[in-house]
Amino acid sequence: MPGTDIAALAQLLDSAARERGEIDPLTPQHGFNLEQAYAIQHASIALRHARGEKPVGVKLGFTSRAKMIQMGVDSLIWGLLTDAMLYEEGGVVSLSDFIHPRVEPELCFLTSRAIDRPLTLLEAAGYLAGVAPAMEIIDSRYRNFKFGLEDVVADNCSSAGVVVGEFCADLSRLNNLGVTMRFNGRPVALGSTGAILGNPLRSVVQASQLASDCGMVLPAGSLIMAGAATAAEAFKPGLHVSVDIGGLGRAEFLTGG
Ligand code: OOG
Ligand code: MG
Repeated sequence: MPGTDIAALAQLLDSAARERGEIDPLTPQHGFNLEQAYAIQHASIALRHARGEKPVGVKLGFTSRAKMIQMGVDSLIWGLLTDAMLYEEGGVVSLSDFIHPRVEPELCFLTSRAIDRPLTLLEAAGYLAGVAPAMEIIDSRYRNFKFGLEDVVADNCSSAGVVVGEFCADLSRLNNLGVTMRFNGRPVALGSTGAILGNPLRSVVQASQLASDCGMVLPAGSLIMAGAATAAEAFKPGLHVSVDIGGLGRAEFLTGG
């Protein structure tokens, strides 16, 4: 819609995240399109940068069927990560930072060179320093975690936190590793890295395409969160949350009040 107030909507989403207060989806009232949704996302991240948060990379969303089905959205989307979203691996994640957080098992790539053009699958590994078992904490700013495509994009694709394990330089054979996420030792999500676009390296290809489409360069040292391999799980205080990814190892955190 012409006249969509990108800055005001970005402010609304930014305040919801800071004040941990859920809001109604914006599109029923404001009716913006996907391009405007990304403009709102970028404007809301610019507010974070203005407060001193530093860009650390990007996240992809809806790269697996399990996630598309869980949330009822079937387009690949992407969001921007800042250093304030990094939670220490093995540390405590406090529920008071969020509205209604969920956790999902992912892989995280670390870039070794700037990505300034669309890459092919064969080129992707040459731009990476490694891959780590990881989890994303998502926390939609929308009531009851319900949204459509444009709303979730405007809300930086529900991004709220990332927990990244140890990086491993071996990028071969990522396409069929077992994924187990556990709460206090009990499996809550089981899957395979193959669920992520058939091969999680394709998320790097997608990120390179999306970044170059909007004239963005991903500097060396950027994180690329590949998207969840399984549906996300809501969590409460008092949990030990872990993900094991066959051959790559484990990432974990504790939840506090
Ligand atoms: C949107 C974000 C999706 C993923 O890994 O697929 C996502 C959401 O589910 O709220 O991060
Ligand atoms: Mg995710």
